[in-house]
Amino acid sequence: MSYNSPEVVAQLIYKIDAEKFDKSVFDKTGVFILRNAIPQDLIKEWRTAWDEFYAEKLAAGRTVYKYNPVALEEKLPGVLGTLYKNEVLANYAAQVWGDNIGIYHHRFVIKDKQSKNEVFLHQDYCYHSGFHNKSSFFIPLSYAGKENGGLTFYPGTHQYGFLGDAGEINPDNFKDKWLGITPELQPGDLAIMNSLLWHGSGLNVSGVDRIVIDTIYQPANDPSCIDLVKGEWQTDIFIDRENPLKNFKRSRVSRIIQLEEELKK
Ligand SMILES: O=C(O)CCC(=O)C(=O)O
Ligand SMILES: [Fe+2]
Repeated sequence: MSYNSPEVVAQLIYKIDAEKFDKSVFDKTGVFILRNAIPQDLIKEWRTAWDEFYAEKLAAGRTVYKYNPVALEEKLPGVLGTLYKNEVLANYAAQVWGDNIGIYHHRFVIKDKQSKNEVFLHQDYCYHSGFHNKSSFFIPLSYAGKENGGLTFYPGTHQYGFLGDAGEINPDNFKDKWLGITPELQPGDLAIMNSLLWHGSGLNVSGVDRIVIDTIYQPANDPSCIDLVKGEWQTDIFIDRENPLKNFKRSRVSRIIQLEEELKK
């Protein structure tokens, strides 16, 4: 019987890049490239807003978080901060997770002159809270591909689930060997990725900034949601995400902080 081996997933590779979403394929591959998914007038509106924001607030220098330089730290103004509510996107999210949809996170991941470098192989879920049914919607506002540090996905790898720790994955220590794909994305395309899927990205070797929105949707029963996007809430309880340390009397992170303080002394 074949369930989730690299061979099973390899047979589906030609189906993950299409103009129509296929949930049965996505469930097995954990990534789907939806072509021409977003109307060009919306893309133009978002790109214009981005160009204004970039010129005004970011071009001269932005806050670069050394452990993840691609993740924009600055607060997104106007439509850039709320576009995750757009019906076009919410309807795709419903195809992935059902009629009641919430949002976990909404951010920009960019490769400009301050964040050209590679992003190591990892899965995102280990940095999240709440349930594991989450998916990133990567929305390129520029070309995003091999030339400018586009994302590389490893279809099928979400089927291992959470790997037990957070950090750089070592694919050589897995018995099964997985193939990566680096799609050439254009504005209007949409890459949907299960948050358990292994992924990374390469160096931006071209002069073209890679501008990608990363919006994480999930079912509205997840207590880690920050906003409702479609349908109705399916939870009465919510996690306070401001400071996860508050949820613990002691934890691995509090221990690391304590050890660092002891080292400084
Ligand atoms: O934007 C990229 O190239 C990768 C970013 C990423 O995977 C992350 O921040 O989790
Ligand atoms: Fe990631």
